[in-house]
Amino acid sequence: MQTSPSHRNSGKNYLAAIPLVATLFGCAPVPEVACVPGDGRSAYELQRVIEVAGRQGIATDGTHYFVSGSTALYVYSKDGELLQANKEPFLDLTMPANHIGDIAIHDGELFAGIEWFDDGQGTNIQVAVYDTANLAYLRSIDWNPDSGQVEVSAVTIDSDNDLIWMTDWVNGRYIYQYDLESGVYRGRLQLRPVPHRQQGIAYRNGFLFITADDGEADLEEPDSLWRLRVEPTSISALVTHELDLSAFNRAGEIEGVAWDETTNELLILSNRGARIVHGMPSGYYPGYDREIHEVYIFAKGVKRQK
Ligand SMILES: [Ca+2]
Ligand SMILES: [Ca+2]
Repeated sequence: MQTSPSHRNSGKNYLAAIPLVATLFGCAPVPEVACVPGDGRSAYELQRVIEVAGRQGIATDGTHYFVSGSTALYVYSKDGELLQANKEPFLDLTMPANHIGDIAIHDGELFAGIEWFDDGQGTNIQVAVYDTANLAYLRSIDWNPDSGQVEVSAVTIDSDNDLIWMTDWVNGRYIYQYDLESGVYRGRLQLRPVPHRQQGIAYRNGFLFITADDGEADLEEPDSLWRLRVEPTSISALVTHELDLSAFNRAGEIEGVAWDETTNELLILSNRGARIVHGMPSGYYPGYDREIHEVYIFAKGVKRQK
């Protein structure tokens, strides 16, 4: 049940602001469809919002949405109907685990960044692989502790270079790459600048998109989507700001990100209502008695000429 008066009003307030946003950034003023500025060269239009059970990750095979909670996996229809769940995803893992981050789908398999997470630190990092047909556990790819990675907040599959990429929420200076087939650690890529508090990653057409929980929810600051060109053999990559997530119903904690190739839509999961301290829920904001998890679905606009 929705308990927040501010939330009930926020949609109206946001829609009322659309003409101004459209005027400022040159997006077409389409009634009932939000136009969101990107980096000045692209635009994202908010299509719809779906409430889900999980607070961590989002992925799609083009047919269904896959959502991760901290300790569960879910399958949804694209209309937001819950179709399937695995509420014991750690059962067959050999290392103790209590946390799933953002997830990815590749070739009928779901890849999940999993660890033991406590008080802002991760251990026992692994990429666990599940069957998308039934969410059954298949195998794990162990992390290389010598890589310097100390947390796994998200994974994505770069199918063009056959790589798994992982982000680190604790120290986001690097992202880490593993061979998709062998699971062998391939190296790390330094991000310049470093998106603060990385929570999601998604690969598309030679680019990596990273969500960062860099806006302070206490101050109603929006979080961000960042973008970089994939450079597997380089030691560093330049990162550009792609999207400001002021379209969310309330500033909160941005999480997973995914691209739906079949529809050219950007999917972002975000949480609102709970205060988060050191990465752990700690009470609620006024008007909330629970944390609300939502998937925001944006249509990618046509690149404009400068
Ligand atoms: Ca997360
Ligand atoms: Ca935030």
